[in-house]
Amino acid sequence: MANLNEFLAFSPEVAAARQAGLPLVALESTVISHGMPWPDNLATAQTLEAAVRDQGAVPATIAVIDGKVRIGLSPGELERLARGEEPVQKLSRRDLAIRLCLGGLGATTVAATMVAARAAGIQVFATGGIGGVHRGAQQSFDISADLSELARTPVAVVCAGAKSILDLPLTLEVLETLGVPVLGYATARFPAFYSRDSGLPVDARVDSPSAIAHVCRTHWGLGLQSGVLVTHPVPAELALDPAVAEAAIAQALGEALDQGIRGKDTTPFLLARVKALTGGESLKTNVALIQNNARLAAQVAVALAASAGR
Ligand code: PSU
Ligand code: MN
Repeated sequence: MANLNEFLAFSPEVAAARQAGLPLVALESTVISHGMPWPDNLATAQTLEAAVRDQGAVPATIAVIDGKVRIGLSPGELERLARGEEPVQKLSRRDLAIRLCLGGLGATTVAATMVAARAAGIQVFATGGIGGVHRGAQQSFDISADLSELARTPVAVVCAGAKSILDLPLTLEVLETLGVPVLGYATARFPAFYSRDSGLPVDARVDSPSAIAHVCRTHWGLGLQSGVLVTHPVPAELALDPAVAEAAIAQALGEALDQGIRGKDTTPFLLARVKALTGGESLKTNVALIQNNARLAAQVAVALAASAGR
């Protein structure tokens, strides 16, 4: 029977880093293919990788390409995903086997990237925002598979919280139920992606990458096989006015309902509409916060590597 490791294909840079035991940081690809417009998406993907390297770690952008789970992409592969000239499927956990069998291009969400990162032995992953419990989930049952993945896969996910296209209080309730620690980096409040403060508390404030690494090592050392969510607020000078973000989100949610958008199309639809309705400012915010997260994730990966074996 097939096993995931047989499907992994490492880039030369990632293979060398694994050999040398260097710290690695996983990066997702759905944010490139479905989260940002061309050509900003390619530029962002490249600067994320550079931000990780700057901090002394090695980036591993993850995607499914032509029947392989690629751990680390060549510049040409990154461009193929970003250009979107060929269809690019959005892959969560349930889509991995299908795409590996059928071929073509698949961009991994937070959930699928965690699956692949764990198989590749990568403990730290940087993204922008995670999926969560959608507003109206009481009726729609729309709860992102990112949450159940966080419950079962021991990878630290560095994000800027979650966009308030989601129901943030319910998202935090579900993370509590699933046993996922939620840390705030230099903050006691859960960030709301475009803004620094959702008004909701995190489980603990931590003030250094080594403190984050310490909690992760201890959590996993206790045998608690879940992810750890590390939240990192957007830099203050780049945050969006919460009223502007909320107005765009309310309109986007209304349009999604009117147009009968459902399932895996919901999040990309809402992201695209919010972006269009807030104009270029939200894209600037988005790019800045992901870069910020990549930098912190690299610092955590370095701290984890330094403490390995202790
Ligand atoms: N939220 C964002 N930006 C994103 C996503 C979510 O602010 O790019 C993407 C991520 O890849 C995330 C996925 O894992 O959407 C969640 O999709 P869904 O809600 O269908 O589970
Ligand atoms: Mn969903």
